Amino acid sequence: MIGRLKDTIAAISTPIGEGAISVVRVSGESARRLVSNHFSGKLNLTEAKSHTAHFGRFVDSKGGHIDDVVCTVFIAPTSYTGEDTVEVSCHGGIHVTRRVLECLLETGIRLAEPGEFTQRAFLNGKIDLSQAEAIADIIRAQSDKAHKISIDQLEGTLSKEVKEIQDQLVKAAGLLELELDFVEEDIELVDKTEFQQLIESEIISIKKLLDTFKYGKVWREGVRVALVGIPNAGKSRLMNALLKEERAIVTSIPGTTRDFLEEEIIISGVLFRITDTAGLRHTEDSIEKEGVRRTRKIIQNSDIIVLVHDSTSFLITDEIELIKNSLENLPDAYMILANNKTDLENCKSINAKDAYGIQIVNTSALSHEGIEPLKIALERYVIEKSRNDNKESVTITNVRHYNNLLRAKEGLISSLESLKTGKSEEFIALDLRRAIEAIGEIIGVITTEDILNDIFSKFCIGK
Ligand SMILES: Nc1nc2c(ncn2[C@@H]2O[C@H](COP(=O)(O)OP(=O)(O)OP(=O)(O)O)[C@@H](O)[C@H]2O)c(=O)[nH]1
Ligand SMILES: [Mg+2]
Repeated sequence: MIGRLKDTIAAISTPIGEGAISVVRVSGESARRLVSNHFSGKLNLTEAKSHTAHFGRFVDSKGGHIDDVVCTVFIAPTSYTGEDTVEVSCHGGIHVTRRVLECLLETGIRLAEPGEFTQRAFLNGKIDLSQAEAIADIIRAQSDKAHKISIDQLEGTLSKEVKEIQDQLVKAAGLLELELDFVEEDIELVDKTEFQQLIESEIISIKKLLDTFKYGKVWREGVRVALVGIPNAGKSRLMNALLKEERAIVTSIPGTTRDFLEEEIIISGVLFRITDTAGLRHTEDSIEKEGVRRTRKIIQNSDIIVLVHDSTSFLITDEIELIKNSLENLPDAYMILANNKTDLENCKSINAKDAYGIQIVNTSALSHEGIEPLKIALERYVIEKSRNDNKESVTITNVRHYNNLLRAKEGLISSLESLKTGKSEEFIALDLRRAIEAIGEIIGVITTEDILNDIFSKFCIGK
């Protein structure tokens, strides 16, 4: 790793394609010297000051003119990576940008691996690990809210909170180690009650963070909505009405949808992943049977279940069973009944609110009446979920952070158990140390190369 850090690396940092400009980023000890081999401007880049931009010609090794470029120079440590950096802005054609990169690679610069610029920023102490992950999330953010959470994380709000927990645990561990040193003299140095209270209060802090995960995941990955119901209720048509396009096949033949179909829409800045499913019914058709099996699986993995019902009939046994099963087996699920086809004359109103406590929205996938209220009902789920959110609190959106917090909590709980059952201090200390390690890995104070490689490989090249 250390040897590799000495390399000067380069990559195209802007998306590949036609654009007004493209940026080739070069970072490393020799960045200025190596880029200047191809740059002919008023000033030699090795003499340039930090944070200055220089116009000139970019030339190949034979002096051939490739493009007019602007080189922006950043001198260590005040750059993104913490190293000397030159950003070559050239005209945004694919060919020109590639030629600029090729020339640079010919002079002994190495092509950067995915995330290597950010990895260097981390290794040079410019950012901590959770901030590095936030950068990856910002690039991938699909909605305003997801973006906002990533920005918060980049600013270090998560790091700060995690650091506070870590400090407290290290303090507790310190007390314990002290006691271990004196164990032979049989002196009780630690106030057990104080120690216990300290651990208990940190368990509560960790639990609070863990609780934000389910909701945090919603922001990051979107809210999963399943449109379910018996055949011909109008699920596919409703899906098309929500998307405002003819995406799913709609026919009057029951059993039209055999496999599920997933599409995304954004409502009030939140991403919803809507899945149209195969109608639920007992069937002998093997393809349809498989479709029904998949539908049941989708229901289990959804945040919101929209039961689409044909309002020209009353709820049938299959539908009632579906409602009851969902409410019983999926306590976290949020259910909405879309009483569809209300444009038809013989439509009926349904009283599932009193009977099952689920909300009802009257819709017509044909006339689009009730589609807006359905969207509002979907949105309400997000509002209810975020009710416990307060502005100061941090949201956990990252599975790695979640797992580490979980490990830390388990460590603390078993450490408490050992304390309460009068086990020796070694046991208490061991679990406590496990917890500290798990917490430390979130911001990268204590970390292993495996975790690092895993995180940075998720970046695109050039970042
Ligand atoms: N009048 C009226 N007809 C509708 C409405 N929604 C759907 N339909 C009709 O009902 C029939 C079935 O609609 P689909 O959307 O294919 O129903 P589905 O629930 O996806 O059915 P499967 O895929 O077979 O499970 C079609 O003829 C639609 O045009 C509605 O709101 N009003
Ligand atoms: Mg369908």
